[in-house]
Amino acid sequence: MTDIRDLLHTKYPIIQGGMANIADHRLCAAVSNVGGFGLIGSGAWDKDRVKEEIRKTKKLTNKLFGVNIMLMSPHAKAISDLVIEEQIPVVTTGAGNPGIYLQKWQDAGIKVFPVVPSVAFAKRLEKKGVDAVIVEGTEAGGHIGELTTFTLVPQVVDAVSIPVIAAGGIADYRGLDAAFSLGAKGIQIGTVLLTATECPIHDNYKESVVKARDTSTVVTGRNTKAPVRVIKNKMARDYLTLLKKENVSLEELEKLTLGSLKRAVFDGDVETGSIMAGQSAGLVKQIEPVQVILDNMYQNSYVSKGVFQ
Ligand code: TUI
Repeated sequence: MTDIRDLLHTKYPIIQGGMANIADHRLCAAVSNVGGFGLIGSGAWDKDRVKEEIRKTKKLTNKLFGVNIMLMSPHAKAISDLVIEEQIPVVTTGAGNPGIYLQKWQDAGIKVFPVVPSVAFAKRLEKKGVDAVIVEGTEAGGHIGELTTFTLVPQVVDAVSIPVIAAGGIADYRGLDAAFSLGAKGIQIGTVLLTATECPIHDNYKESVVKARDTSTVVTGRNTKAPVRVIKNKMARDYLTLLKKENVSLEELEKLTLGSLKRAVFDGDVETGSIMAGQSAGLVKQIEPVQVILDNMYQNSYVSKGVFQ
């Protein structure tokens, strides 16, 4: 096995992050069409909505694509059946343990790539027969774990025999090469695709990513079980200020975050919305087609020269 291109039959060893409310049929098909592996980010969508997205994607590409299941969603179980009905070849999971679904996905011939935030979780899932693990560092956007990509990837590489896909903080050819140097056999990218021409988010959201600097992201929700990395704005500042107050209730904090991702994605409200993005936002400088983003990332890398065979 050289890398995940063998598993996915893609031109590039690059998969797309399953960004909730963002990774719809347009982004997913665009990524698969240019030689990456696109995924529909099912987020909190219900089964019918995800089915519609799958059908629309099939009209836009004859390449393979997958579905990401956000395991905290109340619709996760229904979508776990849908991917079988729709003969989706690859499922990635996030924000939880996919254990209860693994047997039926494996019986249906679906390849499973769970996001893991630790070595122990990666080893547990390898024993249960998953095909690869996505090792996501805390540099990533959205819901995150504690450890960095740079430290966690090689530790998981040492601990498991299945391919490791590195995620979190990768936005150009240098990140791709760094991931392969650490022993990864593929990468997952999210933030750098937010500004893709084909990414269906509001222009204000894209502009916030383009304007972001190294220090522009912060983490909300560290007090809950769901820390979330976002670009600093009024919502994030208000949240973190409120946290410093004594006896602040979860309800008060949730008032700020409820529906906030949709406000940023669809309404372009970059003041009170959650602009989820990773620390690599500081590396993202322009809006350009998915084809250009993936070509630049791959063609300039040592990976493309066969250095990591
Ligand atoms: O899931 C993501 N990123 C996400 S999901 C999302 S939607 C959301 N919005 C607000 C609050 C919460 C979610 C936005 N971004 N990335 C994959 C990921 N998975 N990151 C961390 C994990 C993870 C964490 C703990 C996976 C497994 C885990 O533990 C499982 C266990 O049972 O021990």
